[in-house]
This record gives sequence, C-alpha cells and structure tokens, in this order.
Amino acid sequence: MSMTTAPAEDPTKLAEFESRLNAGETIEPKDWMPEKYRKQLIRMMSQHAHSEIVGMLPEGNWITRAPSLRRKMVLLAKVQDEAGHGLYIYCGTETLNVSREELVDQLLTGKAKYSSIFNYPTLTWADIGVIGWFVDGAAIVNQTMLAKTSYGPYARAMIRICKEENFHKRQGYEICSVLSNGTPAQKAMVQDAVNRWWWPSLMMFGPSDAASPNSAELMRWRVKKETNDALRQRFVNLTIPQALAINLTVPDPGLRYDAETENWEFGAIDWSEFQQVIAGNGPCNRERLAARRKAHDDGAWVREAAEAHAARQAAKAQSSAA
Ligand code: FAQ
Repeated sequence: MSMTTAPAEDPTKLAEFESRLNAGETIEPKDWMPEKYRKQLIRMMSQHAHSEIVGMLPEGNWITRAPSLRRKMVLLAKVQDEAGHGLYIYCGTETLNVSREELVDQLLTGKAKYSSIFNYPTLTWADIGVIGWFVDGAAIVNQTMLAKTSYGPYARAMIRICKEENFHKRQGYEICSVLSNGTPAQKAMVQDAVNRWWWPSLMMFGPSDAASPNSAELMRWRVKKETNDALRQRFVNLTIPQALAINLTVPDPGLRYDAETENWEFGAIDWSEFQQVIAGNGPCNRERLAARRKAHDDGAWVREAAEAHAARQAAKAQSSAA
C-alpha cells in the first residue's frame, strides 16, 4: 500500500499524543491521533488480516488429505481459527475509519501486501506440521510483542489470537515430532519440509533493521516494541533447541551457538528472494490471489442477499414506525 504524505499535525496535539504514549497509555479509536499513525496502523493491521485469510490457502490444501480423522479435525479447527483471526483484525482495522470493502479491494487488486510466507507451496503432509511449528511459532513471537502495542483494539485482538496460535504451534510440532520418530521415509519427508520452510520463516519478520523503512516511526509510536531483527533472533533461539530435541536440523551451515551472547548465530538471509516474493513473484503469489478473487466472486450472492435482507428489515422498521 503506498503511503501519501501526511498533512502537518497540530504540534500541541502531537506533543500530547506522544506524551500519552511515553506514559504507556493506550490509544483508543475516538482519541486524537496523527494521520500518519492512523495510516501506519491501517497498513500494518490490514496486511496482518490479509495474511490470516490468505494463510488459510496453503493449509486448506491438505484438509482432504489429512492422514487420519483426528488430524483432519485439528487442521479444520486451525484453518477456521485463521479465518476468525482475519475477521477479527479486519474489525479492528475498521475502527480506524476505513471500510472492509476498501481493505478487501486493496488485497484483491494487489495494492496491499500479505505475509511473504504464504506464497510457498505445501508439497507434503509434513509441510502442515512445519507451518504450525515455524509459521505459527514466528507469528507468536511477533504477536506477543504486538499484544502490548499502543493501539488498543489491535493489542486486545492479539491477546486472544496468541492463545489460539499456541495451540496451532503445538499441533504442528507434534506432527513433526511423530514424523521425525517414524519410518526413514517419514523422517526424510519432515526434514525436507524443514529445509524448505526455514529461510522463508526467518523472512517473515521483515527486512533487517537497517533496511526497514517503517520501523523507526513504528517504534517511536510504540506500535512495534521490538525490531524485526530482535524478534527474528528470539525465534531462532527458541526454535533451534526444539529442532534438536526431535533430531531435525536447519539448512544453515553458518549456524552456531554463541555462549557469550546466548544467541544462536545464523547465516545470511537471501534478501533478493524476499524482495521477489513481496513484489508478487514468489512461487504461489498468482495462485493465491486468483484463489482469493474466485472466493470473493463466488461469495457475491451472499453479500447481495445480506444487503437485500438489511434493506427489507429497514423498510419494515420504517413502515411500523410510521
Ligand atoms: N511479507 O518497514 P518494514 C500469521 C513489507 S500472521 C510481506 O520492516 P514493518 C498467522 C512491509 O509491509 C503473519 N511483506 O515493515 C498465520 C513494508 O512494505 P510497505 C503476518 C513484508 O511494517 C499462521 C516493507 O516490507 N503477521 O502468520 C514482510 O515495519 C499460519 C518494509 O518492511 C503480521 O502481519 C513480509 N514478511 O514490519 C496464519 C504481523 N515483511 O507496506 C495462517 C503484523 C515486511 O511499506 C497460518 N505486522 N514486509 O509497502 C508486522 O509486525 C510488521 O508489519 C512486519 C513488517 C514485521 C511484518
């Protein structure tokens, strides 16, 4: 989404706003806020909502092929949760005075971004385990920070969403653990999935701090409380011991533990791949947008019926009031 230049703000109001933020207060929909703060939140929250909705597609691909009834029930519940998260965050975004139609239109016309991670294919059942473990795991690290963001409706949405993401992560890790302890073919399948999802999962946290144009402003306004690189490092530190515990490795010859900093140091990320994916040229970008456009078109009759119903109810209320 492109950002227009914000009009100059009233300096007194801006100073009051920033002192509220510095005092740790939460900003609510009816409070005064700089136009740029509102725009940044709309950009970030709508990208987040779109990610939840598009994120249903790679996993939805395996619902009919889940290996058991239990796995199918869990996956169905997870994918439904993601839909709920998307709708929840769209509602939160609407409190910033932007309509749902506008937001959906930005997704379908390619003006708004959604997370790069959902432009990769789910080739085997093990991918479903690895998505839960890595992708939901990364989302939890990011969203635990966002649960303390300065905009009230977003922070509150994150608290509930994080609880559900924890279940998602556990079910994914359990799938990976079972496969890793299974037959040699199952072990090879899950290791292959780990190899394919590792680097894209690190990219989920966004460009490095030096190359992140939005971070400084978002940090100043306490929308983000930690930087992209700090969160990425936390995710790596949490995930490597989990991989070791189930005898899996990540595809990084540069990985090493630094006892002094207590960090798992990792190798260089291929940022050209990330740039390609966010520019619309990832392995599944076109497929994902085509699927969302089709779903939107197929749902036209529902929107029309809801509008007709609302109009009839309004007419009825008017005639009974007359
Ligand atoms: N993908 O200046 P920054 C989930 C864009 S939810 C695509 O660093 P910022 C749940 C960025 O928009 C996953 N684009 O940006 C689930 C900006 O472009 P713009 C989604 C990316 O905002 C699990 C440009 O690059 N979570 O997974 C990405 O400060 C399983 C420069 O970047 C959220 O959206 C990316 N990975 O930091 C669902 C959380 N990274 O807009 C289903 C909320 C960066 O200026 C199944 N968002 N870009 O044209 C955030 O925390 C932040 O927006 C970041 C990016 C960290 C994503």
